[in-house]
Amino acid sequence: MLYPIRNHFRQFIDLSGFWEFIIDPDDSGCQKGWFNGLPKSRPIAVPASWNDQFEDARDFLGPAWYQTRFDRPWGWESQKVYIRFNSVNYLAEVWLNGQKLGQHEGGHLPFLFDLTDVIQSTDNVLILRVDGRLAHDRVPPGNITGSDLDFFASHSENFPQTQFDFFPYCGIHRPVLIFNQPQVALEDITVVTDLTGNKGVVQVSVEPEESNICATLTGGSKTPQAEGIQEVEIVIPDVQAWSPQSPFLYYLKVDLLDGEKVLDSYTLKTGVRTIVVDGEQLLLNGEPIYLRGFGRHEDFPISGRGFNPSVIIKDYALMKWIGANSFRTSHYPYSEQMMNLADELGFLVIDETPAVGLFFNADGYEKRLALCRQYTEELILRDKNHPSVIAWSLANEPHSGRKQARDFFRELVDLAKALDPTRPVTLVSAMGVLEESFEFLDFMCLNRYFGWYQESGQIERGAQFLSAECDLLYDTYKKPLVLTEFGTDTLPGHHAQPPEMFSEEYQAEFISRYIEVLRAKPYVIGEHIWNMCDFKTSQAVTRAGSYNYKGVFTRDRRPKLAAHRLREIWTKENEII
Ligand code: GCB
Repeated sequence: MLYPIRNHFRQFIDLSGFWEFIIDPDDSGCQKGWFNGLPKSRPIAVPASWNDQFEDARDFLGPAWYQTRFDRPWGWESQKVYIRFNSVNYLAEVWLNGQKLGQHEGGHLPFLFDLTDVIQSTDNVLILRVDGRLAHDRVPPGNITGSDLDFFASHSENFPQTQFDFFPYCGIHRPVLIFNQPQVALEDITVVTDLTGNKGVVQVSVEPEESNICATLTGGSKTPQAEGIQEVEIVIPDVQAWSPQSPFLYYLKVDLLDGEKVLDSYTLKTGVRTIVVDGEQLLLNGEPIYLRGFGRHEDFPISGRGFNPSVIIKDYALMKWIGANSFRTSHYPYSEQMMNLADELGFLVIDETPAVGLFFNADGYEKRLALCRQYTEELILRDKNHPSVIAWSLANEPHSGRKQARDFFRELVDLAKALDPTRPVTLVSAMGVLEESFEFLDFMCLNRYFGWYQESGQIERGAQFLSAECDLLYDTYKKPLVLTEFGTDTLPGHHAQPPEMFSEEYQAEFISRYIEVLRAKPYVIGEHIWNMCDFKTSQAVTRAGSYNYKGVFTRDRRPKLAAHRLREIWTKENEII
């Protein structure tokens, strides 16, 4: 899926700014015809979550309505025109000038509608109904009641009642763009890269089928080019491979041709690299890599889960400072801008779908499976061309203790492999859950909290449990393993000697001790701390101030003791990567 760009053939306008907004607590907006125009409403910032912008909306999950107006830019009269929503959480229904364009379920992934026949030259009224309510057959799920509760060990007493541990922020979370395309246009481009010795190979294929294309690669010492129908291969003699130490990006320009005439053109950045699981190792460009980094969240005061460019930059600066080389997009896909910067700054990303807190009982199973298939497709379509993406994660902490889970993931893994045969596929398993799908996944991801939720207060005992369980899993499945979460809630400024739970010392000791255990195991290919920063979650007795305090940075990005400890460990060892 191509991100809108500006060039000789294409333009876009960004509708970010202040829109009109109204909450609809009795869900009567449709009946009252609000899709034709909102009644008295108030201004709201877009993009941003609505929850922290108003006194009466914090725990309100929808439905709510948005409205904005725009004119068609000049020069688009004979062009195709689309609207692209980069992320709306959770269910969006969209109208333009009173006509329904369609709907999209699921946050964090882009969707678009064709406006060509609906757009007017002036005074277009765009209206959205956004519904973020939690339900057992939505993904991620929430508001679980009755017998469904048997499937869960935790998160049944929190408010709002989610089956996941982050605040269920709602709204238009990322920019909304209107863009044009020529009548005959490049609809999609797929780039696959390979390396042999110092030769790089870039395979480029496009949609629509049968297109005549010319692809040109610039950025290196030469400017190789290839012409063909729908699919071409470019060979780079002295390739500069992409890696965290040297995140070199080429510009790939694809022209759509009709004889000599160029009908459309699209330029994207691409890095040439390979990624494979080999025995107990993960190889980037044929060399073993070890992941150091974090599980994270898109989360900041007031803007909530809304796109916040300065926070993105700050987070990358802190990850560089601390010596991280990777992260996981826990527990949903991050913004496309975040992914572009990962390419540019050389971060390795485990890219996760929004499938967190899944369960597998019959009621709602088909709908959840259909949604997970949709998310997997949308994610791979969106992120397939990023060199930074080294693996797809299909879920976080599914309640896999049922035999249906295995069939569910078998289907998703097959789908992911069919869409992208080049990247490893994984999922992230919870403590106390037997994840049989590890059998057909490429590597194992585990979240473990021995010494926190269990063996509380006993770091050494926790470390022993961790060690034993990792060995057991490796002996069973013989696959490499990333510890994708480990950490402790830590109140900034709270100290204890000897270390005690919730103190900065406890967090620093816990993390150091876990890292020692992991480093002694040759099959462990990475350590991701939970979490990079403190973040907002639902209210619960285990979540003081409704925060998860496991950040090594505070929510406003100040380091705790553990951040300094990690920096000592992680910046000493650049030889590993
Ligand atoms: C987990 C979850 C994560 C939670 C974390 C915790 O295993 O994957 O979403 O925030 O534990 O802090 O309990």
